[in-house]
Amino acid sequence: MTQKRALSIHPAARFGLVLLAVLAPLAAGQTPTGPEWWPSEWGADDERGAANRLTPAKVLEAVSLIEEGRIYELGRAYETGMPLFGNRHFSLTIPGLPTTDLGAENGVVFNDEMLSAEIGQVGTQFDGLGHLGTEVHGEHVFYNGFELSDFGTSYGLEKLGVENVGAIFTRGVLVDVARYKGVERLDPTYVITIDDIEGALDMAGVAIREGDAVLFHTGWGQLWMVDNETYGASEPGPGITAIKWLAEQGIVMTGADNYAVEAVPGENPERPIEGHQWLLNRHGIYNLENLDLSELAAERVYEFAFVFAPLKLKGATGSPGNPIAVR
Ligand code: UVW
Repeated sequence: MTQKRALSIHPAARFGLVLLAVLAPLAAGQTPTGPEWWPSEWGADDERGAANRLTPAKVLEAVSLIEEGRIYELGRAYETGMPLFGNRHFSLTIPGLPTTDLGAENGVVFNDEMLSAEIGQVGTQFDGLGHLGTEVHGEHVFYNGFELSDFGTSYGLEKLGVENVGAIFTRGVLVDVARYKGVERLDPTYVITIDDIEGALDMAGVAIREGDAVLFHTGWGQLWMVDNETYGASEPGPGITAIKWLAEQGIVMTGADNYAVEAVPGENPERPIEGHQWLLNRHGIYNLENLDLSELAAERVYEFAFVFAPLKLKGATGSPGNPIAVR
């Protein structure tokens, strides 16, 4: 009781402290997510981040996990009516129908599609290192300290474009937190803890290793195209504490059957999407969102070869695609 009284702060004083914290300029060398995170461990010019951990040894480790030749497609279909974050947009049309008729004696005709979308940031999407940054001393700072005012142009990023990533062929691990917690689907705002991850890994008899792609099965994907409103309103996923732990494991990528991998609103609603900042900005670790992990989870496949080659969209923030797991 005495202790409680000693620690209590008058609400007005608390408001003042919060205001001070928000308005106070950052000390030199500090950012809103901690000390400056640059230069990168792979050098001050590096644009690939954790993709540097994709070694020939990792490819062979992944190959050694292929025993049945069974392929699991993890990508969603890109289609009208799929859940989209905020005001993002997707539209595919076939102009002309047929688009081209050569008028030749063999009667050949062509169909070509016209696509309009934030193509790296809709549907199954791989977040590149140019997708998300942090405001530091008035600059928008990204992986390796690159500032948007230096590398951003209206026609694409001159640094950190997704074309730098290269093909990902590595060991994949499925962390099935839904099964570990004994539910079909985690609660809408459930924050996955380090204990949950370790528990799910123990249950599966696998461990996370450096250079892995780590995928989270939350069950949230059951809502895809079934209840898009609930799907996009919040999501279960790892909280910032678990994400910091994941980054310490030296992984290459996280992924999940939800739209942002990390829990939304997360551990602290005042710090939204901080897991992205931690992974992309501070550690060069990628995110793969809106995956379909239902088959892997149903068949209890926890360790596999993971394969994904982001499109070489020069200067793009991310990539669509159809990642696969092979065992
Ligand atoms: C969110 O939807 C918040 O994440 P992303 O921008 O990576 O799609």
